[in-house]
This record gives sequence, structure tokens and C-alpha cells, in this order.
Amino acid sequence: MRSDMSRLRSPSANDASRIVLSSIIMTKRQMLALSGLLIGLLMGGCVTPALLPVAVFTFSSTSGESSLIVTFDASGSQAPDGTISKYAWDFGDGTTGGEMITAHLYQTDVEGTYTVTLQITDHLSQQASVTAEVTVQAPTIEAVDASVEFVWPFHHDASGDDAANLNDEYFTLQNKGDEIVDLSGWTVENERGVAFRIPDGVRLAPNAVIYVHSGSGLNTTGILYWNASQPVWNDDYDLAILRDAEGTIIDYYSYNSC
Ligand SMILES: [Ca+2]
Ligand SMILES: [Ca+2]
Repeated sequence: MRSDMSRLRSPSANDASRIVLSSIIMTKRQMLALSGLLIGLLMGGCVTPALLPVAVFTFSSTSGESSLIVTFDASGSQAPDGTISKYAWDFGDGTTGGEMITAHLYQTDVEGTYTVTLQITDHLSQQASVTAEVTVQAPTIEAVDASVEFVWPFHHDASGDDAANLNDEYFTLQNKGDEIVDLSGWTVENERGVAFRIPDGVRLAPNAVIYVHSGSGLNTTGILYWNASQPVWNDDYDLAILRDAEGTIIDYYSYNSC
């Protein structure tokens, strides 16, 4: 009842000022609405929050034998509000790329699993990323028919601290054929690809052996020195590959004492 009565009474001076105030407030609201409309028009008629981009990629193979070429395709990625301005790949093996579709070569002597990451950036600098794994198996090594081989002893664990006793870390090669073999330029490498080149003029007679020590010394008949500054052979596992001067694999020796 009280409110009905107040509606029926005539407007007072106080009410007049309320009406003016109300019209000023309305004007402010209208201004706000107008500015919102203008901002909306400037932004293409849409003032809703920007949608985040979505990173997606496909790839040609998830596993295979080294050397493995994998093609990565990020064309399924989306930026709902605009365009993708940047594709950043991390192939998980220390290398990166920047193309939407890209191919990468994985090369390893031992089996490895690599986490591949794609990060996309849209025109508003919003980012999204996705990861996947690629497993690369060790290569199948096919040694050619040659007479030089790794033989016992392969002393990969030197007595005491290997770093302080480098010359007690050594391997042995033997010529099991019946002809002299010229080892000039042949190489022996470990699993990490660290290689020793056999000096020019080194020949191995039938049944003769040659020892290669990791440390330093004077090369003599049957004894060579790698001149490494740190241990060459892991104590628990490693892969030794013998190649001739053309790079052809002649023999290999692996051990795993884990
Ligand atoms: Ca060692
Ligand atoms: Ca040792």
C-alpha cells in the first residue's frame, strides 16, 4: 500500500533531481553501450573471449630401425580465431624445426625413444603444444667378410679409476686370415661415435694381434695408443665398430654387463 501511495503522489522537487540524475546515468550507460559497440565493430563485430589454438600432428612411423626418416604433419592444428603464425618442433634428439610439414632423420647406434614436441603460436601470440614419442631401434650391422676381428681381451674396465688408468683400457684386433692386411685409415668407434683412426702404414700379418690402448704412448709394432683424454669405453655397456678406410663395417663387438 505504501508503494502504491508513493506512485500516486505528484512529483516533488526532490523527485525532479532524481529524474535528472537518472537521465545522466542513462546517458552514461548509453555511452558505455556505444563504446562497446564501437569496440565490437573495430574487432570485427565480436567481443567474445579469443579461443585457444589446438596443436595436433600426425607422423609417418612411431618406430623403426636407424637410420629412420619420420615425416611430421601439423596441418591438422587449428587456430579458431585466426591463423597459426608459427610452428616450432623439438624432435627430442637435440634438433628443432619450423615447418608445418617436415621430415626428420633419426640416427643412432643404440635403441632410443625420443619425445617429439610441437608448439604452435597463433596471431594473438596464444600457444598450444602436444607431444608424442618415436622409438628408433639399433641398426642391423652387416659386417663384410674380412679377416680382421675384435678378439679377447677387450679390456673396457681398467683397473681402478679408468680416467686415471687410461692405458689399462684397451681392445685387441687379430688378423685371422692368411694374408697381410693394411690397416691404414681404418677406424674403431664407440657407441657415442668417438673414433680412433689407425695411422698410415700399420699392417697386420696373418694371426698377428694389435692392441689399442685408450691413453697416450709411443706406437710400436702391435701396440697403438688412442691418445684419448678420458675413458673411451663405458664399463657397463658399449658397442665397438671396426671400419676399413672406405668406412665399410668390417667387424663389431658389443658388451652389456648391466
Ligand atoms: Ca671404461
Ligand atoms: Ca675401472
